[in-house]
Amino acid sequence: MTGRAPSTAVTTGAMPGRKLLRRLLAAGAALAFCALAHADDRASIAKARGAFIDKMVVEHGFDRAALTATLSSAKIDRDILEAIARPVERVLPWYEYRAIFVNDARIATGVRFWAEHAATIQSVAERYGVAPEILVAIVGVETYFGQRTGRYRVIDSLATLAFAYPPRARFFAGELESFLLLTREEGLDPTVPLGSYAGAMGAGQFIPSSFRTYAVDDDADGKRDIWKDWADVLGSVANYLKQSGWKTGEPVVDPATRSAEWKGQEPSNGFDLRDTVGSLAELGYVFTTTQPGDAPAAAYALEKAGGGSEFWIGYHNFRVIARYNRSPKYALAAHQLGEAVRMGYAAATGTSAPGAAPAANAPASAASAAPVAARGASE
Ligand SMILES: [Ca+2]
Repeated sequence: MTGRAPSTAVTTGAMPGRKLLRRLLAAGAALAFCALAHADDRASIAKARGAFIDKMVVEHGFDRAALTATLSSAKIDRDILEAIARPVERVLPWYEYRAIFVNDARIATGVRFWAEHAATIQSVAERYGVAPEILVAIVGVETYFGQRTGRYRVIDSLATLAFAYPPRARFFAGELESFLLLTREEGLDPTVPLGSYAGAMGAGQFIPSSFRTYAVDDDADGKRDIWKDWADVLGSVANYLKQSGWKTGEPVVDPATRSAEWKGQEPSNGFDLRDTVGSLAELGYVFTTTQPGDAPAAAYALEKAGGGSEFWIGYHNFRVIARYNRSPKYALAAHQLGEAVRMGYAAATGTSAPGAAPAANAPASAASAAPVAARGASE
């Protein structure tokens, strides 16, 4: 959920004190304008809601009266409009972003989480062929291991954004449609589920369309419960990554340096992976990998505290993680949190690297994990 919207901020200048009448007139005009705007809002919200109900009745056979009652009870929430229209949260440099997600407290919570759900994590990871540490990391980054899954009623968030937020009304009307379909399919009361202000639900923060497509009933109890049922939560995240193309046993990312002869352009930090391991080495990136020379790869430059950049080489699985959130900072934070938690869990249980990648890839995992742990410990 990384939508951007134009800032709605209004600048106000200092007002001279002498033109009292003009101020009063202006204030009156502003009030009248507000009242008009509100009436206008209400009319356009009612119109959008009416059109949406028509569609749900015609296309999906919803009962008009019942759906009208449900959607009339949905609150158009100004907090939600402010949250989504606010200029996106300050774009943090990598070293600040990383400190939020890869720190001692979150790593320790992750180690406890892994210990508590070890059997489920292992079972899901094996069946889907996805690295266990990345499953743990995704729920760790998204919701602090299920502790922060959102406080808004999903029906309120999605009705607000579908009917009262024109810039992304189309997208959110689609999510509201998916939400109503999935609550019908799952036998849920649509006025109950909670989520983020943008309608992302459960420990893995699935928006409704992702829920319908990727969520699984992993413990086969007849319900896809992505809030509290950890088999379903982890199975759903694993299924999402698998369907997004996760390649079992392949590395995610490796640290790199640049040689003095480095002569390329600065990395775009995108995900098209136009380069390969070989072409990046030719450009002057120095790194160790288990990937063959023709493997698709991209270089990433991310801000270091105190200036300069650290460099990383991301592979196919790095891009797969970014399907969750299209940002190299997100994918790298998830990878590093996962590695740190995996090593912490191994140390705590006296086992060696639980669920580690197959032997062929072990050196790469160890190589990329070591500096992470060192940095994590120093913070
Ligand atoms: Ca279930």
